[in-house]
Amino acid sequence: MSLLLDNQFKELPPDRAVDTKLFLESVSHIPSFFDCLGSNVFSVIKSDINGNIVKIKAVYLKDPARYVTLQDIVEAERDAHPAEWPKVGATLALMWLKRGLRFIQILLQSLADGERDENNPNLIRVNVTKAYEEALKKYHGWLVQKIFHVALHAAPYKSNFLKALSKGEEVKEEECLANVRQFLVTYTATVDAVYDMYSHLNAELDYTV
Ligand code: CIS
Repeated sequence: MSLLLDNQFKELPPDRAVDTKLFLESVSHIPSFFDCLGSNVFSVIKSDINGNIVKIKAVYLKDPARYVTLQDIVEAERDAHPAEWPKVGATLALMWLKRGLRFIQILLQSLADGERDENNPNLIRVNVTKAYEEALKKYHGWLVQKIFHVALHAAPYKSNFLKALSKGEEVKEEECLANVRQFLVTYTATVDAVYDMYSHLNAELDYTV
């Protein structure tokens, strides 16, 4: 049983447009996963990601027929709020959400690739640090970087993390990592498509929080 394979992202169409409804369904399973990680430190991250999802969903539900793809939302907000955009509404929420999704992608890929601290093979700190440095660090000032270091030390052991991804069942590491690899196919394609859309629309910002 695999949490990831139960919640696989859908395959993209040839034009790589991301369907808003399917995307929101897929990401809706992420926040509750933080409860399995065993530390209150993760509640701040959970609430940030959940806030992004709620914001995007609220815009989508205003007019589902108009906002069929994520790009429809970003373009509509660009036209409606030219002075503030892209630091506005669901465009801003998705900008941050995609960074959290990229973090998760790099973390899972690093585990699937077998990257490890040979002296502490049951720790995932090298994998978490790689994900942080590539996906988030440049958007964080010193205070948030400090929160990261607290979260890093609260990171679960690899065996517990993989067990949580296997819905609490004891599964062989290699079997779980095979599921992770399968999950990453459509997940990575979706995250890449959202990044490419932001780049194409010139909607990316690089301010720090
Ligand atoms: C396992 C160890 C993990 C350690 C993780 C360490 C991560 C780094 C911690 C940094 C602390 C972040 C605290 C929040 C910072 C926010 O200030 C910052 C900026 O927020 C944005 C808002 O989102 O600020 C904007 C204004 O400037 C807006 O207010 C915006 O909100 S809006 O627009 O909606 O109103 N936010 C961030 O920097 C984003 C932080 C994201 C962190 C992601 C970390 C993910 C950690 C994942 C670990 C677990 C991996 C899980 C693996 C798989 C999940 C499987 C799920 C199962 C279900 C499958 C279905 C897909």
